[in-house]
Amino acid sequence: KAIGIFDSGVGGLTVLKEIVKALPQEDTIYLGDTARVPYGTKSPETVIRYARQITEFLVGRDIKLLVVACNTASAVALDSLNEAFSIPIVGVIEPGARRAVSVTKTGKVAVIGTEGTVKSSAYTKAIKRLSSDVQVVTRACPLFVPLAEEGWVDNEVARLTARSYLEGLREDGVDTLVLGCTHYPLLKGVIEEVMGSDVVLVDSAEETARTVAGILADHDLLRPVAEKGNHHYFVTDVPAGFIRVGNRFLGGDLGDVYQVNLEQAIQVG
Ligand code: DGN
Repeated sequence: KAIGIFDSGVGGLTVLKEIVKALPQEDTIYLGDTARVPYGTKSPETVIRYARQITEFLVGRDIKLLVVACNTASAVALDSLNEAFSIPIVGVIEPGARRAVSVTKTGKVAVIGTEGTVKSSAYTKAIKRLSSDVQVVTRACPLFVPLAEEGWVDNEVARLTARSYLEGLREDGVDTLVLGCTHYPLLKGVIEEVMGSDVVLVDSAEETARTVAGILADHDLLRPVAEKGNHHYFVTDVPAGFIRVGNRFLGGDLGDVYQVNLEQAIQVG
């Protein structure tokens, strides 16, 4: 059985990359909802509906664990998915929050993400659950998403955008910054430039991969280390754009990507 992973588009490939690095023996099935991206600006009701449809599709392909590799979907849809499905489901928020709490020394953490993620306060709640004394400041940085997809991650536009979004956070005196959106690891360079080397950047993807490995081990679901995993990709729009941007996100060749019609797939079962 494979690990199912989904995101609103290509962003979740940053999470897939870490999972494959940590567990190269595992098969994965990735679904990017490219016909309906972005999720970051949509209402929780809509994102929950999309997330349930996608989970239905992936569960239909007999996955053993689901990774919600999208911060926006993790923030608003995780509880609803856990109620509706019985397989283990891992989001990206809890692992990122855990890491931030363990890293901060000053007890001041910043979280950046999409409008949807920031509005949900999901990171703030998760961090406070772990340690109520940690102060959390949040900032939506929506323009980082198109910049990452365009590959504009190391030019003047990226630098100016990072400065406009993040300079205020520096002044707040945070020592830890959570990259609470799948796309932001691609902009690590310019984000680091603005925040300075004394601020630790937390990449939720790495911590999520560790959580996945732990759960599979606990459930005795890990494949033997000698095996080599296969990776399948599905998208809801034509695959061309996903392949082009995805190859850059993954830093390799995706191989075959198939288009799927979720409404039909669900009807057919
Ligand atoms: N994958 C989304 C997230 O991590 O919040 C970002 C892309 C989007 O839907 N705007």
